[in-house]
Amino acid sequence: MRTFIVTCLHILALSALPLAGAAETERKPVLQVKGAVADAPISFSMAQIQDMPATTLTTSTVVTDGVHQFTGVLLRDFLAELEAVGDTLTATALNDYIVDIPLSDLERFDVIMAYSMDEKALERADKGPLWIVYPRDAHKELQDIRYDYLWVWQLSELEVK
Ligand SMILES: Nc1nc2c(c(=O)[nH]1)N[C@H]1C(S)=C(S)[C@@H](COP(=O)(O)O)O[C@H]1N2
Ligand SMILES: [Mo]
Repeated sequence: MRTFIVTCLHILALSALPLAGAAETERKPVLQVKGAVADAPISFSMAQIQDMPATTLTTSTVVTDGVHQFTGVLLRDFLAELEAVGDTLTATALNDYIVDIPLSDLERFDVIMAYSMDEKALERADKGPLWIVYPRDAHKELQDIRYDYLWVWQLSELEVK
């Protein structure tokens, strides 16, 4: 009987592992927000970001073939929620890529911080876990190198200035 119970507990523990692993990943901090926002610095987990109202955007990109459907949060709404004030959003990536995005871009265009492409989570090895996506196909002026380099992939930090 004792062996039986121990075996059962073992099976339970083993079967719970993959789930616990996934949930833990969702709760790990993935994004730091600094600068001119209320309560800075704030860190967000993927679970927190995915709990926010989602926006879907369909566009081509310069680094993928064809048109893709991206899901994420509207950067304009995300920053408004954090009471951001300033002119510039400095975005930093895991590979230390760093670029300034004018906050006016976010007012003029529905730019999103995407966490999935074609309903699949963006992987770290492929532009994830967060990718700044502009509505490129909807606006002729966004089809330009000056905007392409603002599509920060592997986004890890935002600073409002
Ligand atoms: N994290 C990260 N995002 C980035 C870059 C980068 O090096 N790292 N390069 C930028 C530039 S210069 C361009 S043109 C586009 C496409 O870059 P890629 O062709 O190197 O993917 O992504 C932008 N986002
Ligand atoms: Mo580029």
